[in-house]
Amino acid sequence: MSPLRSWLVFACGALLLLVFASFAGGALAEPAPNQPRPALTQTPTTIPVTPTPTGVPVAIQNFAYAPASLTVPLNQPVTWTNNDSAPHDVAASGGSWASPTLSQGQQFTRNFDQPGTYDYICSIHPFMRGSVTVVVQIFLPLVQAP
Ligand SMILES: [Cu+2]
Repeated sequence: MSPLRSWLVFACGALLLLVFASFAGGALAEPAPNQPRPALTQTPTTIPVTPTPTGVPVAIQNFAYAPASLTVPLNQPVTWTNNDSAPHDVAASGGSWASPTLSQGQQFTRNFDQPGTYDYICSIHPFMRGSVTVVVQIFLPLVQAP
């Protein structure tokens, strides 16, 4: 066997060993099948990939915001509509922004251009609470393995 040929045989053998070792290492890194899987605590949320030109609707009815919490992508406007006969508004919990008082049928739209969680209340009925979470990423629904 020529020196070049025996070197090639050695190199191929070493490469095979490396490939096998990385597979074996990967198998060892897998959790044992009888280990309990961590529970999924996040509920799937559907988020449009691109902001829609009209606001994501939030109804104000029966002295509550519906949905009370909402996740939207950056620069996705949100539109609140007062369906109650009582007047309501939408006011940031920290006081940084607020809608005018909305009579029945009136709407308020706000755009969120910074990620974060925006808690708000109705300043007329402070027990009414809601929040808008603005995200940059797109989350895909989590699927529990069978
Ligand atoms: Cu109210």
